[in-house]
Amino acid sequence: MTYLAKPKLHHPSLAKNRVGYTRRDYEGRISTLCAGCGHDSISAAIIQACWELDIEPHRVAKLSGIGCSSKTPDYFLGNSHGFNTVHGRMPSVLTGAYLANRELIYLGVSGDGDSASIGLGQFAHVMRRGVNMTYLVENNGVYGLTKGQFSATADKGSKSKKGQTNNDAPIDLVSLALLMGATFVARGFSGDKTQLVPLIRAALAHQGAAVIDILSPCIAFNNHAGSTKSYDYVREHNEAVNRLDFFPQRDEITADYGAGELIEVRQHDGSLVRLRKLHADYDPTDRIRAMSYVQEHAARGEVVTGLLYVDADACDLHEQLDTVGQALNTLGAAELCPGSGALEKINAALR
Ligand SMILES: Cc1ncc(C[n+]2csc(CCOP(=O)(O)OP(=O)(O)O)c2C)c(N)n1
Ligand code: SF4
Ligand SMILES: [Mg+2]
Repeated sequence: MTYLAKPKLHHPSLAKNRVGYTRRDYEGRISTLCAGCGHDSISAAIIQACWELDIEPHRVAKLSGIGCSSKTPDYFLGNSHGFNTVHGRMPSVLTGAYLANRELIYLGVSGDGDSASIGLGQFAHVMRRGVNMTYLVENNGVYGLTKGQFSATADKGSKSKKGQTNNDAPIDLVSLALLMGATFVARGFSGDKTQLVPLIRAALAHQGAAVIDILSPCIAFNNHAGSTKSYDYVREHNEAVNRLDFFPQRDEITADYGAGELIEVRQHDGSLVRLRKLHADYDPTDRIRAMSYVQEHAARGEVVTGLLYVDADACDLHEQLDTVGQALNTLGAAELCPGSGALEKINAALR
């Protein structure tokens, strides 16, 4: 954790977005991660996406677990709400916060150790519950913070910096999220911001459980020849299924792609995800196909990136539970304690 604040001076000519903020207003403290760490590129992509979406920083709640990745919320959105939880327990704290206050935009930031090792159970349950959030896994295949042990996403046969071979089967968080019912599933690469920023924007607009598994090389412990999560390996084996454009509801939609190359998915809030198909047979609205597509390509040693699945009609946890439409802290005493008559009615309904 760093306590170095950035200078508050802004150049007067910095561009402002529609809500009057410059890009600098979405930054956080100075990063203490290793220079070149993929996680810092992801922080920059989050800053860019939130600025472009005109999100007011105080409307965002960013939550994380423990790890180099989970430290990063300190380095972006310095004016947002933040909660650094226990290792692997971010999903349950995020779920609780979301149930109490549905009016904030929830951003969960985690690592592969945090989500696929100690936090695997929490990861699975938060996906199947449809919590309205954007869940980013900064996936480097190692426990970076504790000096580079293999995490559960490390590929079988991959080598550690010291030459040890990983003999365990990997957990693919994209496949797991698809299986568990997440309604927006994507994979990105920290070294490809052109793809990553629109993915984060679309995930933030999605009204359900959105997850992006982002390959994010650890230059200290996992960026060598035997690694399958290094910059070189991912660049050589990256198989993008689509190129994405994201339009918030208010933007004018222009058609600049040829017919047959395009899929448009209108999300619940009216925003439009426009996918330029690179692979003619790829349909991001077919969950079963997405599962087999990811596996088929993994068997060939290819890492599939892009928007793999989206359910534009996702129903989130509050809808499923039919909860009150406001944040609990805005309710008055009468609504929070409706009296013995109301309690009697509930009890009678259960008899
Ligand atoms: C309950 C608990 N167990 C173990 C640890 C030690 N620990 C801290 S971070 C970490 C792994 C982090 O790995 P990952 O989530 O992949 O983050 P990275 O540092 O690679 O970004 C571990 C095992 C801890 N802090 N708390
Ligand atoms: S140890 Fe690895 S994950 Fe941690 S800051 Fe350094 S490069 Fe990033
Ligand atoms: Mg890691």
